[in-house]
Amino acid sequence: MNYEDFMLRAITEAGRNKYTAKPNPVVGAILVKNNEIISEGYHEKFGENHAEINAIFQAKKLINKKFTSFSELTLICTLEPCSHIGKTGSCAEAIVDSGIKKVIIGSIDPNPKVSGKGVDILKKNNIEVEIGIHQDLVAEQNKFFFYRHKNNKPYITLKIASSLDGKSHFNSQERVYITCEESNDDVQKLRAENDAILTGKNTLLNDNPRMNARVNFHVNQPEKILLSKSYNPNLDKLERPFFKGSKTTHIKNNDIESAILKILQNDICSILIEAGPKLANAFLESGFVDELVVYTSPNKLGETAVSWFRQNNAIEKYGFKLESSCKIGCDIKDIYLKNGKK
Ligand code: AOF
Ligand code: ZN
Repeated sequence: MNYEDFMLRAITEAGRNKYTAKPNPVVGAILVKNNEIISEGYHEKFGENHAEINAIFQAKKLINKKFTSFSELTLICTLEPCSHIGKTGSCAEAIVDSGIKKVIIGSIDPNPKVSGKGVDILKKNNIEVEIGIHQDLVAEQNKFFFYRHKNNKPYITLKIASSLDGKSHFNSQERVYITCEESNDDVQKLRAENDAILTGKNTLLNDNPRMNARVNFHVNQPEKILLSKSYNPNLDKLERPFFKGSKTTHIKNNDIESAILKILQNDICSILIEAGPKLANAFLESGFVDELVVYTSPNKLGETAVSWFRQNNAIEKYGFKLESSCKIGCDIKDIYLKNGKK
């Protein structure tokens, strides 16, 4: 195996922690001696050890068995070792302290707290550094993390469930189930992938949703964000499952741009918006939505129901292009990207 092969292995294995590391990136680290793997480490859970620390810890158990000094080892890591002391210590400093003399990095960390500073620490301590092996794969597997730091905003996906005639619900406010079970299961996966779910007052009051990710694998449940100037959740918090199970934030504001700035103050890299037509259109008009996922059922709700959009071809007019379309149960799932950009 060569460095490329080890990097591919580290990327593949790191990917297994996608749902438990988020909103942190998934990261893998492998220590090798003469093309043989000595140890591996992964960032398995948000808030816990980083990949490099786990790899070094595992290798320490094998000292004088498989190798005699860390200077004999090369570290292959998918992401630049961190320079900062965050929830855990600095990986770059730990690498220096271990005595490792060569580090192969997939991609520079786009997080401004780290970006380039981890490499500087290594180089200043006479560690040989190579950067860029499979960096596109590292960026791709951490799409939301890279997007957030490159664009200074979270990746925003808007999900809507529509009837064949483009309707959302009835004016009577009774809850209608538009899409089929398979689509509803698919939405659970969308929720699991995102760091936060955002909704508005009307959806909260009319549908009384849980808005958690009901999936059969371990996942860091998305945080929940209520965007509404007027609703006071303290009034009936106990009755509302929305406020249970994971961190909830009520942003008492209707201004989308300042809400996004507020959300950026924490670790969130991606948001799924599940809201009614008013908030959905406000987000689309704001220009901040990156991806639109539309589930369309084969049934019509009829003239008396409320439309998602006021005009024809609204999705295209908002600047979205169809990226993919597939059948899901009896529904159709369409994914649109802003200006067709990935
Ligand atoms: C690494 N190795 O395995 C990961 C890194 O809050 P903390 O302390 O966990 O730090 C999170 C930040 O560290 C994250 O935003 C990213 O910049 C980097 N992630 N770095 O050296 C790892 N997961
Ligand atoms: Zn680190």
